[in-house]
Amino acid sequence: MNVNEVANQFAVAGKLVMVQPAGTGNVNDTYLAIFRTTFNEERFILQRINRRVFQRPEWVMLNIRILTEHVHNRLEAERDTADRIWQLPRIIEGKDGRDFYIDEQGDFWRAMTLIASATAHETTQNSEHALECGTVLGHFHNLISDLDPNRLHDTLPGFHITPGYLGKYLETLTGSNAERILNGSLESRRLARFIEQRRNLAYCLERAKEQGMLKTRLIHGDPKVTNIMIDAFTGKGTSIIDLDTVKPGLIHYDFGDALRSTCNPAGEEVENLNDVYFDVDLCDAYIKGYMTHARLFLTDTDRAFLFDSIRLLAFELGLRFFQDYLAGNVYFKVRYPEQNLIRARVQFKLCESIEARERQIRAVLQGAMG
Ligand code: GN1
Ligand code: MG
Repeated sequence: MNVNEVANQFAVAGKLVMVQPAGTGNVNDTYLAIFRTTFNEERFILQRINRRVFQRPEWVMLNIRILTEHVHNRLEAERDTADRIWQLPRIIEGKDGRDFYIDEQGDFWRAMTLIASATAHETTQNSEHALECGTVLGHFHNLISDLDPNRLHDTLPGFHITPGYLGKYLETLTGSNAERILNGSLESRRLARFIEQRRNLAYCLERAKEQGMLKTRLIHGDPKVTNIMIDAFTGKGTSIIDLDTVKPGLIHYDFGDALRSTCNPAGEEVENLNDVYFDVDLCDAYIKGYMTHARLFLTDTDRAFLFDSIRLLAFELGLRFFQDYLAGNVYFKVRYPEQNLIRARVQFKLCESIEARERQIRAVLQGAMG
């Protein structure tokens, strides 16, 4: 079944005009679908959920259903006092009334409304942009802070549990593919050494969780800069998208992931490592935006682990990319074999830059908390 036929399975008025690939996701396949009636046009996002990554796609959709109903209710209730129209995509049902469509291959497809007249930039444009990204995540965390995490499934067991990624990496190292790559590549050996030197880092958040210092809450899971929609007319943040990984976790995963992404102006795919650094001014702006909403729910202990989370999430993503490279690129989509190696180098360079700027970053955090 081709993607046009799939688009026709959803409850949208009019006739299909076009389906085209959209977005730059590393996991799912994303398309933009356009339908027209005699008097208007409807555009929506059509996605094939990656079943290798999400073993239970129906749980992903159930989570999104619960989440979006909760958030839409709150947005309705707060509409008159809000400083803008906040948005969140909603599910477009299939013609059979279900939240997804399963094709002959057993692949899961879903349709979500498009946040129109808004842009998800590939990289951070300036401090105002960073501030808006922080505002959107803080607002989102606030919106989900009263949704019981137990109502949502764990759709991706082990997601952001760094010790688990480390274990998987160490296991991959013993395989023949990894051995062959490491023997033949100086750069890969350098990255392996980088990880080796930072093994203890992997435990910082999970240990705090075990000791009861950090609590499991609902998280977005993937608040990178590309998942923040900026209103084309006002320049303000309007929505966070990509709701696949909304599930129970530590909000530090979100915070760290957002900052490792937003404060790296070069983006995730650059070859020249000289371009990669952690921009403290962008960090300052992001945290200012985040704190306008996060003041309401961040505890003192939460605050104590914010720096660690930034450093950890850069390290973790590098580790995930590198492990996947050594395993033969089975998790993240690649256009060429070295792509996960390129991605890993960027995150490790970023991690080094975060380490080098630790004092400044802590000062920024301190300033924003005071
Ligand atoms: C993946 O598919 P995408 O681009 O939304 C990954 C995130 C990474 C991100 C890095 C489910 O997200 O964890 O941070 O790539 N998502 C999953 O770009 O593994
Ligand atoms: Mg994602």
